[in-house]
Amino acid sequence: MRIDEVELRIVHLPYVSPFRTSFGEEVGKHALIVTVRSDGVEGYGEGVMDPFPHYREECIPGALHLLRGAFAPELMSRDVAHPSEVTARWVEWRGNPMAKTALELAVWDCFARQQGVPLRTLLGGERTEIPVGASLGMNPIPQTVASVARHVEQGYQRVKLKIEPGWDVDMLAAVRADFPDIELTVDANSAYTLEMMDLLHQIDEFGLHYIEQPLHWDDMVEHAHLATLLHTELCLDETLTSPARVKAALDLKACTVVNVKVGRVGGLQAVREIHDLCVAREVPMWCGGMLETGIGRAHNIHLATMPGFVFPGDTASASRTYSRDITEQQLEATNGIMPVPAGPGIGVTLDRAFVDQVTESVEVVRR
Ligand code: OSB
Ligand code: MG
Repeated sequence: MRIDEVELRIVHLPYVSPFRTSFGEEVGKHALIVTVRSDGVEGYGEGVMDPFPHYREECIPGALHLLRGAFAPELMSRDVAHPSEVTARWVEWRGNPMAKTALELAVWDCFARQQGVPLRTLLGGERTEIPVGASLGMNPIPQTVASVARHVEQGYQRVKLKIEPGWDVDMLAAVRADFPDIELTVDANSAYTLEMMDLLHQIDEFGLHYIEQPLHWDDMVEHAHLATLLHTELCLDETLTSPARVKAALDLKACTVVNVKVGRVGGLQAVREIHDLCVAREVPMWCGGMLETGIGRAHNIHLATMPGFVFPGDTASASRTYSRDITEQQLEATNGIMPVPAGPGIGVTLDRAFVDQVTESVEVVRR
């Protein structure tokens, strides 16, 4: 395929309610929506970097700079035989997996649409629905318990609670008092250190399935040490930025569960490599989320159909996050099951009029 145009669009959508984690509170989403155009067919991708780097290092202005000045011009300078080769062409530019992914995803979607197949088919995903859980931001304890109750009632197959020091033991005790047996996990987004072993030992007593990213956002060695001190399994998120780093984390025994976010690991080809490694080593994976719009959410749903994604992920109903999404199709789970949008590519299309209303900037890079 030959890509003729790359459109880089920043949209801003308010959240239904503020989302608070140990790294801050967000009231809305700035999403980078990338469109590629090839032979009259469009494909869509989403970048998950924020305006400022609170989760990992990338940020929107940096991503636009790289896409405009490096990745998009390179992509359009030569034909693409298959989307799996795209990110390898950008190795001369180091890092920046989220920026690379935003464009790579659009190429995958466009390619699948041109072939007339759902994206999942190109990834070897045979399932037409996936089990999902939900990630709950930090709120006062009564609200948190009520929110857990609502999600359990709605059939979500796992509930994940955001924690930080001082926002952990009492909250977990309250939730476990009402829900002693539900599938429960916590995500610290790097809020703890090994000096806080007292707290970590208390958290270890709540029968959690796993603890997500308790320590520094780029660490493996201390997580490997922590794993020897707790019975609860560790899952890494922030630290896992490439297939090589997933392999290193598994070799070091820094985690026994892998959260896959396509943007963080550098694209769908990287996800395929991580998938095959984890399947070979019998390491369970699940698909994380970054509060994506319908474009990124649809990509997540398709990739989570791959057989190695055995635990329920964070790809919950879009309506939990947005009162109105930018896609024409609403991505909603029923009883903890998310249907995979049918049709070619990622199976969703943009609600053009609404996208224009929420666009903050748009530019087109041409061949
Ligand atoms: O750590 O998984 C995380 C959202 C933004 C940044 C980091 C994380 C999250 C979530 C939300 O947990 C998952 C979702 O509903 O998309
Ligand atoms: Mg996380």
